[in-house]
Amino acid sequence: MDTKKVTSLRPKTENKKNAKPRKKADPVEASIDLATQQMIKRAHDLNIETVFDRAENMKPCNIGVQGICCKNCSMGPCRLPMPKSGLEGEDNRKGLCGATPNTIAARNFIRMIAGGAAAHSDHGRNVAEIFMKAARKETKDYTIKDPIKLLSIAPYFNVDTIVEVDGKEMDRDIYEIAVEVGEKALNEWGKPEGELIYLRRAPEALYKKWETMGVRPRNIDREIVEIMHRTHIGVDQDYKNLIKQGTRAAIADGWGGSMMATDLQDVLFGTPFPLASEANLGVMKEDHVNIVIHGHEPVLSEMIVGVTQSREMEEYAISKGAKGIQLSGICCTANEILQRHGVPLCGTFLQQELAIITGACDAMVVDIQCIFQNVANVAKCFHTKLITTHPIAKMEQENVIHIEFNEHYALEDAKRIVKIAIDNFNNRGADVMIPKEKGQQIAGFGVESVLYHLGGTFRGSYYTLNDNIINGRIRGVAGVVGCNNARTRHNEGHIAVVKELIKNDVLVITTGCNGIACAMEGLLTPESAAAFCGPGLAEVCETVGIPPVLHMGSCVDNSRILLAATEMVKAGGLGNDISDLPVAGSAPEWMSEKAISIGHYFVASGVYTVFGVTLPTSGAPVFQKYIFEDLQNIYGGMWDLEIDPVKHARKMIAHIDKKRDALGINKARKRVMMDMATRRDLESA
Ligand code: NFS
Repeated sequence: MDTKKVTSLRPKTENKKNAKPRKKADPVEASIDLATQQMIKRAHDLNIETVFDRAENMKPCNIGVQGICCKNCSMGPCRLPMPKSGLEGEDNRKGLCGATPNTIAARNFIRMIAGGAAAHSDHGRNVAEIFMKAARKETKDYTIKDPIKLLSIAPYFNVDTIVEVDGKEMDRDIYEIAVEVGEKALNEWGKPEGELIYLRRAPEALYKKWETMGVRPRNIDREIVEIMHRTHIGVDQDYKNLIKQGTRAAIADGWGGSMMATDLQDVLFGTPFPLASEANLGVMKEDHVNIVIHGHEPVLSEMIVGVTQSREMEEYAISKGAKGIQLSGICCTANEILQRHGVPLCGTFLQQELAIITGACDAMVVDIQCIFQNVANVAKCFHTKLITTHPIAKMEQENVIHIEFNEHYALEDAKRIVKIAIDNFNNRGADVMIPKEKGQQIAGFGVESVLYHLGGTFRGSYYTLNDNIINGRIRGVAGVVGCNNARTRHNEGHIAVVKELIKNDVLVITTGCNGIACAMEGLLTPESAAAFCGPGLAEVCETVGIPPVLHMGSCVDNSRILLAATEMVKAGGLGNDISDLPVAGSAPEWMSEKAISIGHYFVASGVYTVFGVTLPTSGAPVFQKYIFEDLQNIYGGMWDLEIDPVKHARKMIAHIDKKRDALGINKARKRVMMDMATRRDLESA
């Protein structure tokens, strides 16, 4: 085996005379995860810098953190920091044009929504375009894999699934239905009039709220473009009106672009159903060819999954001295191929450089979103081939290979990529170190499988779930989602929030990097119920055989959470809108614009939503109060910020209890809380 030397990667400044030495992250303070700690140490030994070190050396701009730096024209950037002593009396801060902190923070906030909604929705559009080609049979590599899902969504697009022939009702051809669904779906991005079709999937009361408030999205692209227009210098200068447009774009994301991405991916690649897998860097295998997939769009990675499982490639890998091919994933592409095929998760957003630092990553294949540019620099230090695949996401570094995905040759592209990885196996350095840590998990819970596990067979709804909420075994449901953020200890917030919730009988639904973090910690196994849950939730999980934390997929799959909440409303007994349900949302370690868009569509759908780390609103107290408090009177949901993970979870629980009180189901819970010890105490008194 070639003993290629690991090349060090310190920034050049370190060599300059008098330059301050760069700080290094303390591995234990950087992450709660042992595998991550081990790889950060290894990076230090090899003199390779990672995101954890960069976070030590670059402090965030305090004015940006507060959300009150405006750089939308070149008279600025205008910075309006909060006075150190706080605001006394009138707030006279102004930019050159006179923009107030509220206007600036609201503009910045909704530009983040635009960025997030664009990312999710453009992903959705790409999927819709592939879907259309599959429906028209223009590509041999993609077909309609899940006709049942297609039939279930067709009515929302007003597409008939039955035709009348000679007075008799006949099933329509699946591909004919798919073409019509595809046309209607693609129209949602730019139709000239009307409103998004999927809004009608929301509970009637929520739809009415959106109608009254005038925030029903017209089409997806328009709402995003309008944000860019309104936030241009000299346009919208009323924070309430600005956030109203942010609401429209966020709804277009959650109930539009993201929801269609999820649905059409399910039709093309299959609707997830629970399956067993593993998570963390320990899933990589020293004696296998390791291919790590990273990004968000599953169109190419689906092909790669198929190719790596083929006998041809397996034999080719063996011919090169490997025992086989180990495919694993990072970020949401990973969640996509996990939930449909059980492909193990290699790590979260913050572990992407570390997967390469194992020295065992023969190829990292990336598509779009959440990909560090620095993975190319880290790859340079090893034999790893870094392959970009998407026309909108290239890298400037010369060691990066670009193999542009083409849906007409998707399978061939995938074969080429897998072959590059196999051919690279023998170029590994002698110095391979794969951490042992990995968690077991059951993932792949869609709206449909929750219906199967927690629904009533006869009622075909979320009846059993609601029943357990009403009788108090389950206190409520929380969606805990989102990223990692190098400004806070990796996975600490995720795990502490989730553990506090399940300890208090709150069933957790997870997606994104929170899902990966929970998988790494073993919280996605039915066995974790006995170890970590309150007695009520533990009983339900044990009876039904589900984990207390249900992994629903990637970040576009947060739309599954919206639909699960809608199913809860439909099942009855818990009010008539999502805002009546004892539910709450959380993103303990968020960092991306996508997270802000998600947070806002949850708020606009009636969910109390708490973020950790920081929110770019603190420098504009009036605007912050508006989205933290006043929005509740409009949509029933509102934002909150809580850095301490236990307090974060307790705020969510307090909200859940408030909703239980309002529903009049708090008494049953009190009865459940009378455990044996309490009873014994009462009897002996
Ligand atoms: Ni969501 Fe998924 Fe992770 Fe955050 Fe990035 S992977 S789309 S944005 S970092 S959860």
